Amino acid sequence: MSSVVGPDVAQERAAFYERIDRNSMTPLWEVLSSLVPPQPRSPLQAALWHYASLREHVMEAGRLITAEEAERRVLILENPALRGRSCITQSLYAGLQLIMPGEVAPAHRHTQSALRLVLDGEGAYTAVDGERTTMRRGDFIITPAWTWHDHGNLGREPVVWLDGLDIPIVRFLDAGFAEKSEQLSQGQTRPEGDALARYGANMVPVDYQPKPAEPTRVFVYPFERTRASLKAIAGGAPNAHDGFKLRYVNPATGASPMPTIGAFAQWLPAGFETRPLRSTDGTVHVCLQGGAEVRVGEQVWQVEENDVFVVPSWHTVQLRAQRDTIFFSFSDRPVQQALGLWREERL
Ligand code: 1HN
Repeated sequence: MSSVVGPDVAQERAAFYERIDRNSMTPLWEVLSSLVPPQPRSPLQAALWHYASLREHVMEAGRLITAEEAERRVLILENPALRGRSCITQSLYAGLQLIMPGEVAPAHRHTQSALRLVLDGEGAYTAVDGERTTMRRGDFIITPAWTWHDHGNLGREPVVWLDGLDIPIVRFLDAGFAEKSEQLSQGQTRPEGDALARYGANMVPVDYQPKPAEPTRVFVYPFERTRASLKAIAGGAPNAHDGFKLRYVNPATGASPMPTIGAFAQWLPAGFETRPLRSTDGTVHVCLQGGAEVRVGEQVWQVEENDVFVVPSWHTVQLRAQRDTIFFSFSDRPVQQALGLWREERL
């Protein structure tokens, strides 16, 4: 077989690459194996944030800027390997939000979907499309794409929660829109508990026909209910890889509450150790109760209440509960499943 290039192949190739570079072209064969890796090689780092220092920093932000001035007083949790990109995984954003007594975070809406996981303090509310819900620790609250939302604190304590948004997904698709309301806080068009009564009690309004990708009308999943379910099933035998793990759903369809973000709650009895597991959805975890030793790849962490950690795609995770422990977690799993991409390996 005769070669198309001369004896000094490397030099000729380099010169060729330079020539085509001027025309914004580049050879596939130099990058093929990294474009199509044999298995995911996430550039992300596994990372842990202890709540004690998160709280200290967010309280300091509370002295420097008001919620109204900031629009949202949030400290972003950036993946250490992707600083400056406002993301915790390739597809998800996470941040810690603080609202002080008497403050409001003004009403707006955007095409990005959001979840809140309440961590600390009492007396705040979130309003979603005209209905308020009181935020209690461990509550999982969603503001689906393009729903009006604002927050307020009617109590006497600072209130802190974790925000999770699909910002990187919407950015990737160049599909971001946002709008500020003329009202600081939305008028209440329905009493508190209305959505949960209509859509969250194993019934739906008689004429309700949800479309497949429509987010759930239930926008709060009270921790009290989640914990009661976990406790009730924890009498049986735990799954070797999951302990007792449930996923949050749109009760009308069984799909995830929002099309881009899946969320989960997991109970591990004291002393239980999960078998190693890896999956393609990089996942953010929050310890809501108890404490555990967490292994991600070669790293070992001690995780306590309200600590946040991220497990990148295809990194092996193993959890050893030292007390009865509850983890909340969220990821882009519904996106990967809709595209036929999601995989897991139970070792
Ligand atoms: C947002 O609307 C909230 O409503 C929190 O609390 C964080 C980050 C980026 C864009 C919008 C909220 C956000 C956000």
